[in-house]
Amino acid sequence: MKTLTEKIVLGVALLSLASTTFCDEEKSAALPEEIALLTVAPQVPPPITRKHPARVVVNLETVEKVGRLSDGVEYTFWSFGGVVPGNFIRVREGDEIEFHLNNHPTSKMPHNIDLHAVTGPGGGATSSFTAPGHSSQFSFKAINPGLYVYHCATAPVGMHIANGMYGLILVEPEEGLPAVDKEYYVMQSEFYTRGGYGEEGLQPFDMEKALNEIPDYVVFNGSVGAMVGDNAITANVGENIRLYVGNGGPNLVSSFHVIGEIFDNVHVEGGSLVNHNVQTTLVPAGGSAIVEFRVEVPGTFIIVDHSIFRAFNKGALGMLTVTGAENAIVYSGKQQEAVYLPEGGGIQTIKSAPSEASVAANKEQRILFGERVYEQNCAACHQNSGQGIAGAFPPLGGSDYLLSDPQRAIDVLLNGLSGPVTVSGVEYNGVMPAVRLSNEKMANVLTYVLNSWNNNGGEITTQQVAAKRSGH
Ligand code: HEC
Ligand SMILES: [Cu+2]
Repeated sequence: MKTLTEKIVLGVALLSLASTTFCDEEKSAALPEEIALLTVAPQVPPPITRKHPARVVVNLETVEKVGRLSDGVEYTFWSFGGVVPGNFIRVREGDEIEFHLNNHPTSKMPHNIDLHAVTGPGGGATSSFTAPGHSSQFSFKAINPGLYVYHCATAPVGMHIANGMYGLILVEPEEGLPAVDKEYYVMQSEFYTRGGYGEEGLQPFDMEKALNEIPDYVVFNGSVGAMVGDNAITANVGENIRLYVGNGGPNLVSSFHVIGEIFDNVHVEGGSLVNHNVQTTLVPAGGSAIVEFRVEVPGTFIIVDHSIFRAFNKGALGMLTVTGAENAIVYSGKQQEAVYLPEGGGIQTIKSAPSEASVAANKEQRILFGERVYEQNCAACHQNSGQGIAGAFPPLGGSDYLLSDPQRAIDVLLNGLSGPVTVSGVEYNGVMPAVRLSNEKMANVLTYVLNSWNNNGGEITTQQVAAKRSGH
């Protein structure tokens, strides 16, 4: 016969035995539950303020849809959350994540997710393989803090990634990250299209180019210009900025750089090692970096992949616009301007493979299309309003050289121009490189120039350019 105390002791022992057997599952259920707030780049969910782990429910949807890759260029993106890069996920070290992957019924492909923040086979890929119109659930514990890439890992893996299936998940360290004023999400990736850079229309994926690792587009946040002009990220003078930088690849590594800034801190490869005073940081394909810097002066800071042709010719260019008071000690601005023309030079050629431009149906369209050609091929020298630069580049607005003989301008584009030339009474002695553009684009840009900045009007036709090109 057992005493009451003995019975209680036995009972407690049994209870604790029972609790150990299903401890893992029960403990998770005991954690407070919350739904993860997901954001679209460049936005980042707010810092986590709780001081304890939670069970975080993530609902992420895979969607296939046509979107803008560049002006006039469309692409069928495969995405997490209907956006490229996919939604930003923010959790805390020690959290248990209940992950729901929902594949939209309109999808043509099955998808899954490999989160580099997962410790387990496939990073979740096998447990999350989901057919169109289905939903999968799996759970993982965020053991290691850091900034991690996630991506689709369904065969053909390269193609799912190349079509836009990647994003970032931040596992904040238990103690949190130091407070900053602005946080942004920037992710680089490449696109391989049947047509070359800027070729208009809906562009299909090009497997051959992807295999050769020669992309037509290298972009930040999913498209050319996603972070420029009105879409630039912003800050005020004196603020501390933190960029969560990812690289979806699929192939290229990024030499991430902000022109005119020095990173005060870089969490190298998104991990716990912090480097200081860095100009350019390498972001591997399928990797990340957290960069932090204080903005001291106002202006536009250009964000690039410093493999620089990608920035100025393939789209890997973003902008950070900083407003506030000047600080002439930190940066003076231009203090003097003088002409410097070294000897030599000669006619050079800017190659831009003549591509099939959309054909203008009338003069108005010619002017419209010509404006884009001008911005991309002429404005760097002749300036946005055709005013030129005194002593270096002649004006195209009110130029007697141009207006007295518009046909001659075709020769200037085709052959370039060098040696002394007098424009509206002022002599220039520079080098204008021959321009490699299609006949259509040359006709468009010259018609645009003739009809801008109070010029006399008129039209240059594709036939006129063609005739000059063939030497008639
Ligand atoms: C790399 C700088 C540069 C680019 C780009 C450039 N030009 Fe020029 N352009 C010049 C220079 C320099 C001259 C004067 C050459 C000389 O002194 O002989 C000139 C001269 C001209 C002239 C004749 C002078 C005048 O003012 O009327 C025309 C017309 C012209 N450019 C049009 C264009 C058009 C259109 C484009 C774009 C398709 C273009 N240029 C792109 C540098 C450039
Ligand atoms: Cu996929």
